[in-house]
Amino acid sequence: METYKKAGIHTLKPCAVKTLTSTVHKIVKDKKVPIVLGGEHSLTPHAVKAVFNKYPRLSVLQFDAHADLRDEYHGNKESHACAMRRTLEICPVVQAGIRNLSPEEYEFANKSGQIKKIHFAEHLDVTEKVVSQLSEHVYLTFDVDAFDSSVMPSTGTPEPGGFFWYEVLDILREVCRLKKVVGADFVELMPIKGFFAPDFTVAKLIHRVMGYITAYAK
Ligand SMILES: [Mn+2]
Repeated sequence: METYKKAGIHTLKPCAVKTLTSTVHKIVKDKKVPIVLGGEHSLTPHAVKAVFNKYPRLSVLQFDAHADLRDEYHGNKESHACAMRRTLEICPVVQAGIRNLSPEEYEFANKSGQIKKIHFAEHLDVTEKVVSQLSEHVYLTFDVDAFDSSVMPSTGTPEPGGFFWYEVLDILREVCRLKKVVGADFVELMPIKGFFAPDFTVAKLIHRVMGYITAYAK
């Protein structure tokens, strides 16, 4: 049955990042699954904080071309380039599709033990490993630049060498089947005027993930 009939889809008005934690908190408290649409990746730790509050055994699955593990970027600790460093201060993170990280990020990841949880884009067939590294409750953060730049040109920092449609769906279906996905965000879509295919790709992806969560609800 269609997701909107089986589970229901409720949309909220846009909110500022500073009210995101309390907004997401209300949704999870109500036993609903928050799906946050960005916007910049820097919103992720604010949503994760609220979900972690309800599910303390949470881990985060990040799809991204970039590690986003910088401690600060141009003097800003809240930059999109630091999103996962801030998220790691809340709970563990597993990264997939990474193909751009700085020497500083590599060194940090190595020292912190995080490197084992970074699945670089040369190896996109990582479903089993990803599933085994996640805890029972999962928050999905999906930077659309995880997709190959031919699939996803509509983003601020497109990168070649990324995922194609079915590779992404294979991982997400298994994660939803074997774990409990309790929240998600989709970030960094920057539509190109008059070029609709990438926008539809992201909309379809979100709807697909909602469908998997509903189909495998436990
Ligand atoms: Mn990115």
